[in-house]
Amino acid sequence: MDEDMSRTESPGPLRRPGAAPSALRWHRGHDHGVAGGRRDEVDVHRHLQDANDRHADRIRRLLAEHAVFAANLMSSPGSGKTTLLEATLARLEGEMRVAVIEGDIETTADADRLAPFGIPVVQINTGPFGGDCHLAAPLIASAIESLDLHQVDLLVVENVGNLVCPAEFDIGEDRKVVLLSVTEGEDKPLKYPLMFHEASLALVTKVDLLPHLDVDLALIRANIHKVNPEAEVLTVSAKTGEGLDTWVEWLRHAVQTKRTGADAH
Ligand SMILES: Nc1nc2c(ncn2[C@@H]2O[C@H](COP(=O)(O)OP(=O)(O)OP(=O)(O)O)[C@@H](O)[C@H]2O)c(=O)[nH]1
Ligand SMILES: [Mg+2]
Repeated sequence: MDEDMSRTESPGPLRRPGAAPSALRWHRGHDHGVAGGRRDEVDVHRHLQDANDRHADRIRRLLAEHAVFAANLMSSPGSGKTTLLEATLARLEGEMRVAVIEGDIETTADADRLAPFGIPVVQINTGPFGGDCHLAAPLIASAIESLDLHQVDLLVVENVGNLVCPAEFDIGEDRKVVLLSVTEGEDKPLKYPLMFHEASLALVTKVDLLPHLDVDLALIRANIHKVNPEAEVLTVSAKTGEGLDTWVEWLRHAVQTKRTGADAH
């Protein structure tokens, strides 16, 4: 890790223990701070965002140097990120070297669930740093310091469960992947558009539950495409295994493409 990556100057306010969460968040495109005469606050926010983006650029360079493909899994709490990861790791075991960064406000529950796979897993808890509802690049940079990227082909980040905040932060990943479970309703892409706009892949999860629900899968798909016409949409069930082959193939292709691109340089 070079010295710029470990600089404490930029992430300071993001990581200050006990800071009020409201002081740590900003929302892209919001300028009401200026209108309300709170230019200082906006300047601080811009400084934090610039700092985040500097760390993200460093992470991107590190991942490129080591030809590691990084996917950032984002969704509401409980959409099935960890369950999908468990099913994915079971399929990729012995085939590629996977490392995981788990983000939660509290607990190591998700990292503990992945322990049986015997892969490197770093749990980040944002609770001690103000309880952020997302992972920012400085925290990812710190987590990456504890990984040997020479031994990793695929890095999966499971972001903090939240359908808004994680999408606001570049963490140097190759692809943002949003999960939306069928139980959440068709309107969510329209009501929380940023995450669907930023993601290259949307996984509609828990499709095994469809027979029990009054939910229209075609409408979910249409709403995702309304927000992001380019988004690839896959339907999966970690419970029955439906769609998992296609998802795992997507990962294989991404890892291979990253490796080939690195070889070409
Ligand atoms: N029926 C069904 N249930 C699922 C599926 N995937 C996950 N679940 C259930 O949904 C619940 C939440 O799953 P998790 O994988 O913990 O969700 P998560 O997105 O990791 O949750 P957070 O990390 O708290 O944001 C659990 O009870 C899972 O068993 C699925 O494909 N089908
Ligand atoms: Mg989880």
